Amino acid sequence: MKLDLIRYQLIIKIKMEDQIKEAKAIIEKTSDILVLTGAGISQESGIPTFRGEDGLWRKFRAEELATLEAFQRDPKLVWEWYEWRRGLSKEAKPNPGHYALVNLENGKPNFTLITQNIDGLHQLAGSRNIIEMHGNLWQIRCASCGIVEENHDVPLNELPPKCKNCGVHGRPNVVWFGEMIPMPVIDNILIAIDKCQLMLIVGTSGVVEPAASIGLVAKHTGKTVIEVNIEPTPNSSLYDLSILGKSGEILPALCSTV
Ligand code: BV8
Ligand code: ZN
Repeated sequence: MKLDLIRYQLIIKIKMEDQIKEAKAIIEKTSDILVLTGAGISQESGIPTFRGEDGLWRKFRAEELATLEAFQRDPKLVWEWYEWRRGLSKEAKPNPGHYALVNLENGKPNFTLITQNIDGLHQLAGSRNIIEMHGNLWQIRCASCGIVEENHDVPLNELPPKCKNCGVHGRPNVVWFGEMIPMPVIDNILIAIDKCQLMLIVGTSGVVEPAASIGLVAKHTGKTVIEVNIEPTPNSSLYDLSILGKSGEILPALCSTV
């Protein structure tokens, strides 16, 4: 039994090394690259993912709190959740996966990073051409006059925070479930898919739409798509390569000699 396990682990390791070699060769000869990241890339920075076993806050799941209805019903509870996440993100540092993407961006003439994450770690690592498709944890949008304020206070001096302009309470400047992704963001995503030759999809469960369809649109329009995740996702079999491993280990191996 033990021997079988060792043999199985060896086969997986050899498969992963072959996949990394194949993916590196593709990356090296490609000039236009698009990357999509999800919560998994921040997991090694200590930020819990949404759907992993550490994805609960008190007894709530993200889908129960990240909605306009939850906010209207209990703005203070929703803000306490975001306050908790702001605290985690403030402590978090970018990990080798974030820095590998900065290295990739520095080595390629055309590079776009779409992130579903709102933690700001890609910016902190030095990524430049970023599309934050679900917003940003460090911005507060006024529910009335709509102004957006950059605010990194942890803790916030009051919950919910008040708009400096009109005094109405603000909301996190993020896209909640049931809310549309702003059209200019969708336009930029479609342009980035059209322009790229290769797409990397890193650390996302491929559950939330429309983010989950970005890789499928890329595949459908003839792009090469490589996934990096610690486990298979619903779309893994549709991609050209699905490399099983931690992004903090795989991405530096893929992007080292760019
Ligand atoms: C919309 C911001 C129009 C807030 C978030 C079909 C079409 C369109 C919409 C829908 C549709 N079907 C259903 C919908 C509605 C909904 C939806 O998708 N629901 C899901 C639950 C089924 N979508 C919407 O409402 C979107 N709006 O489309 O408007 C509309 C409106 C109403 C009805 C119809 C249409 C808006 C969605 C945006 C929601 N906001 N975040 C906040 O953060 O507080 S979503 C949130 O979860 C994240 O931003 C992220 O995008 C998303 C998914 O999370 P992941 O990043 O994938 O993280 P997860 O934990 O799931 O997975 C982590 C992965 O990492 C795992 O695979 C794990 O294996 C891996 N991993 C872990 N560690 C590592 C690792 N990988 C590598 N290395 C590691 N170390
Ligand atoms: Zn206001």
